Amino acid sequence: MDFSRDFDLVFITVTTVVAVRAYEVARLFRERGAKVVLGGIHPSTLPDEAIKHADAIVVGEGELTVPRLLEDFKKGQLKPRYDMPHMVEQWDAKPPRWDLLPQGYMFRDALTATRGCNYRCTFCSIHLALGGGRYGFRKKPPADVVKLVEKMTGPMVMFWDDDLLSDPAYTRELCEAMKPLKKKWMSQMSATYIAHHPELLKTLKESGCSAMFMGLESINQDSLRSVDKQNSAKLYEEMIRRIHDHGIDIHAGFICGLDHETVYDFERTAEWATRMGLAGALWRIMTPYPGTRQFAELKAAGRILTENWTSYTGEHVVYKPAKMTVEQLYWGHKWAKGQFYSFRSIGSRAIQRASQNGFGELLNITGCGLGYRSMFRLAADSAPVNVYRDMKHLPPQEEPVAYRFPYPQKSKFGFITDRVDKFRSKLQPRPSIN
Ligand code: B12
Ligand code: SF4
Repeated sequence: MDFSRDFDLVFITVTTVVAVRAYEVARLFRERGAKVVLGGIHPSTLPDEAIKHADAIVVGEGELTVPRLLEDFKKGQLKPRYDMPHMVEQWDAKPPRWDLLPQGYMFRDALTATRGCNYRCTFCSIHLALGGGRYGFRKKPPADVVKLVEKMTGPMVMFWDDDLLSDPAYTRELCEAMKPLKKKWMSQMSATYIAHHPELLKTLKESGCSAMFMGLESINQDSLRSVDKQNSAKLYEEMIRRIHDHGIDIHAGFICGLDHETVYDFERTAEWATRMGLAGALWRIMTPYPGTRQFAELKAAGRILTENWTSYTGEHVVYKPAKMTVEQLYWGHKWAKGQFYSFRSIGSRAIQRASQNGFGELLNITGCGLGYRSMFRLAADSAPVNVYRDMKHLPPQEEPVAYRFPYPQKSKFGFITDRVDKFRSKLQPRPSIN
């Protein structure tokens, strides 16, 4: 980022994991005389923290608030805090400036057709932070969505909706409207609905849906129940088969370390995900984001280990797990992820899907697997296995800090990524925060 340029007004979106860095960036711009406005999920959750680092903050969705803020700014009367008057019913009236994103940016052609979802998982902050509990489900008329999609130039459209299946009648209409565009698209969708209404799959496929991202979270029903996730682990296998029968890929989200999980769940889940032929999966350590019910409960129980937001990545343990040690969770998660992205698992999933859906899937699943593998920089085949198998392997954790271990071993080609990182950090020296 170029800190040598002068700006009148700087807008920064802040999620929890980047909060510390965002505050640092805000400071650097303010030192150069700019007014800095912070918005997004983190300032909406913790306004009192965020305001210490900015000239103004925006709480909640921005569409209705920003015009007011700009008027005040022009008059030299910027207020410290702007709250949204009510939930936004219309967004992207003007097409977003996708062209400002650099070439090669992942999912450049991205939009949302709907906002909100019908569920209230305890680990999710959206409905509380962005809507103050009033985060209702809203949808854009399909014709308006089509107008936006027509402006996109890439081959794949990404719908970043919280759950594109919250109103199935709407999803059907949207699919019909998308069909003539002949674009491939993917979105986040809830497993619950598809499990009970598989007939929608044909419509989704015909409209160009090539993949779904689903937060399966766990294959342990007690764990799902403990976070108010409405999914049924029992239905997962049947549902996944049906989705694959229609030639649609599944990218799943798994949360490691939910309160009912033990060290044995890592292996069970990694084996299951391989057997199911998933195209990809995000493996995250449970992270209680501020503003969630989960955070409040763990905090009350004295189980939060750190409130250094930089550790809230999903790759670190920031709370005391219930049925394993911090180390077991940390390494068990790495191990499960490593297993799923091992060449063996990628190969097995690719062959399995090719036998179901044809040769194209061999290339598709292998490509996805290798892509994720390099993204996560996995030394997949060499992560330590015994750490979770032998529960007595490590002493119980007592030190109240987040764990940040380096990977134990690097792959043979690790030196290349190290050099690239070193070179990059030379180009962009990061000023320290104090
Ligand atoms: C898309 C997305 C991603 C994409 C981002 C893609 C991209 N290149 O943009 C990817 C997959 C990379 C991603 C990664 C992660 N994500 Co994410 N992601 C989302 C998702 C689904 C949609 C965000 C979005 O673009 N919404 C559409 C825009 C228009 O809405 P918005 O960002 O909220 O902005 C509105 C307001 O907040 C406000 N606003 C926002 N910024 C600003 C700034 C100013 C100045 C103003 C005035 C207003 C304003 O106005 C906007 C319009 O109303 C949200 C869920 C959600 N519904 O928010 C999760 C979400 C943001 N992600 C989340 C998480 C946890 C992550 C990861 C940490 C996951 C992980 N473990 O790796 C990483 C961290 C990434 C990071 N650096 O922050 C959490 C964040 C929780 C938190 N407290 O921080 C969310 C809320 C999901 C959840 N269920 O809790 N994510
Ligand atoms: S289904 Fe997804 S978006 Fe909805 S509450 Fe649960 S995690 Fe949040």
